[in-house]
Parts: sequence; structure tokens; C-alpha cells
Amino acid sequence: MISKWKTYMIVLIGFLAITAGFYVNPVAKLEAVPTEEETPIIEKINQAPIQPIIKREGNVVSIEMTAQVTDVEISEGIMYNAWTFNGTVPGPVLHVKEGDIIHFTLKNMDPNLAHSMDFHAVHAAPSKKFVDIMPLEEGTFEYPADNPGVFMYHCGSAPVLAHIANGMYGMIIVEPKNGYPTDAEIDREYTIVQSEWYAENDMDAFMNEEPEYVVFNGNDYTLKDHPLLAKVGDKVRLYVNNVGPNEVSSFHVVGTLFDRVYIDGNPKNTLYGIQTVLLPASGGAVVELTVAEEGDYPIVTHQFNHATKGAVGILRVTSDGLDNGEATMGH
Ligand SMILES: [Cu+2]
Repeated sequence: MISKWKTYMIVLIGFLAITAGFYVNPVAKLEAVPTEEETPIIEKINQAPIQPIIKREGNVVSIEMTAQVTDVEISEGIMYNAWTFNGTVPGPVLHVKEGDIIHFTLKNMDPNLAHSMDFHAVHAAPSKKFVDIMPLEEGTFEYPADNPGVFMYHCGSAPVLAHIANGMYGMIIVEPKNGYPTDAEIDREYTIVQSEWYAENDMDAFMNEEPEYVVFNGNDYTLKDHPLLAKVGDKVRLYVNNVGPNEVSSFHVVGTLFDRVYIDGNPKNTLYGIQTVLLPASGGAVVELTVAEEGDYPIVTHQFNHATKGAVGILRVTSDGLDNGEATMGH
């Protein structure tokens, strides 16, 4: 009898314990979920642009740049919390000479993500010299600039698509050792970087959607509001680079054609009398044109869906080469 009662008691205690568990556990689980107050809020950072530091000693060019997160205006009143080099998109235009040694330091000011630097101008093992720099750390690398031209640089940290689409790119010009054969004829020169903007930091948009903006030099208005200037008869050189990340550029200047094009900026790759230059994603070129008459010459990608999304600039030609303040021609 007693042993039977013992058994009942054990079963009863066990049942109570299990039942209690059902009531206690959900509460314990609820307590593990942070309340609204406890949920960490990741604040968007906006770091003031820092100038790159560039010094030359003989043929060694020391370049110090920062990876940083900075708000940039991509269209009038439209801000983008961009991942940048030195707080601008595109990053600073770098100039070196063929035969230089680039001694490069990247300071990563971004407290949240690793960044890196991939120069298309150099020969280097990416696994050694384009490696991730961890948040708030810095890294220094050295490589020769042994190829002349106009090249893209960009952050190569994974996922590369996000780092480029969020703004981490720019242009490096490696001036040919003996210059370009046309150097003496050039009156003015400018740089233009074409790129795309998608929904902010949205990997799905970067992967699957059309760009919201396609722009020259980071936004859709600067090269319209502040035209590039030239004087009647000038020979103008443009260093152009399409950084994508996803689209090609059909680079064209309305009302003129290119006397010469140096594909990727190498004087050995010379083409003559070109109407439109095809720039693959990352591709560059030096284009040279002559402006015969006063007026506004739209600079476009001839893929007009992209031009309509912003990739239009104005080359303004006047009798004295100064801006006469006329309204720009829409395109
Ligand atoms: Cu990056």
C-alpha cells in the first residue's frame, strides 16, 4: 500500500512540476526578449570628409586615404548615407606617373565594417595587398604604377557589390612616362566618373533592380549647374571612367566627336574620329575633342534611359572661355 502511495506521490509531484514548467518557461522566455528600451539602436554615422594626404619623394608617392561613412547629396535634396573614400563620392582623383611606386595607407574610420582598396592601376596579389582593414585600424601597402592610363579604384571587401554601390570608388590617373602625343595641343582638361545609385544600402536593389540615378561625378546636378568651360577652338581632354557597379556607359558629347580616344588612357590604344566610347563597368578612357562654335554641348551616356536618370553634364563653350551664365540646354 505504502509503496503504491509513494508511486502516486511521485507521479503527482512530477505532474505538478511539468505543469509549473509550462507556466514558468514562457515567462522566462519573454524576459529574454529585450524590451523596446533595451533594443540597441544603430545610429547612422556621418563623418566629416578628411582630405587625403599625398606626398612625393623621388618616384615614391605616399598616399593616405580614409574609409569613412558620410552623407552625400545625390540629387537635389536627396541624401545618401554613403560608404566613401575621404567623405566624397567619387573619392578623390589621384594622379601619379608611370614608373612611380605607390606607398598606400588606408585608415578605416568606419567603426562597423572592414574596408579595403583595390587599385586597377597596379599589379599586386589581391590576397596580400587588397586585404580587409578592420574597423578603426589601418594598413599600408606598396605597389608599382607601371601602366599608364585612367583606372578605377574601389573597395574590394565582401560583398564588393555593396561597397561599390554604396559609394567606395574613384579614379586614378597614371600619366604616361613620356606624356600623351597630344599633350601640347590640349587647352583644358576635366575628369568625369559615371556611376549608379540604388535604394540606400539595399542589397536586393543592388542585385536585382534598375538604378534610381545614373550620374556623373556623384550627383545629377553639378555638371548641369556648373558646366565645364571651354573657349571657341579649344581642344578639350576628358578623363572618363565608368565605375558601375552594374551598367556600361556609352560616353558621348553632343555636337562634336572625339578627335582621339586613348582606351583605358593608354597612348598605345589610340582611336580616331569616334562618336561614342563604350566603357565597360570599371573601364576608362581619355577622350579629346575640339569645340568649333559657341554654345552648350551636352555630355551624356547615349543610353538615354541612364541620361534621363541623371547622367548629363554640360560643356559650355564661349568666346572667352568664361561662364556667361546662360540657361543650360536640357537633354
Ligand atoms: Cu568598403
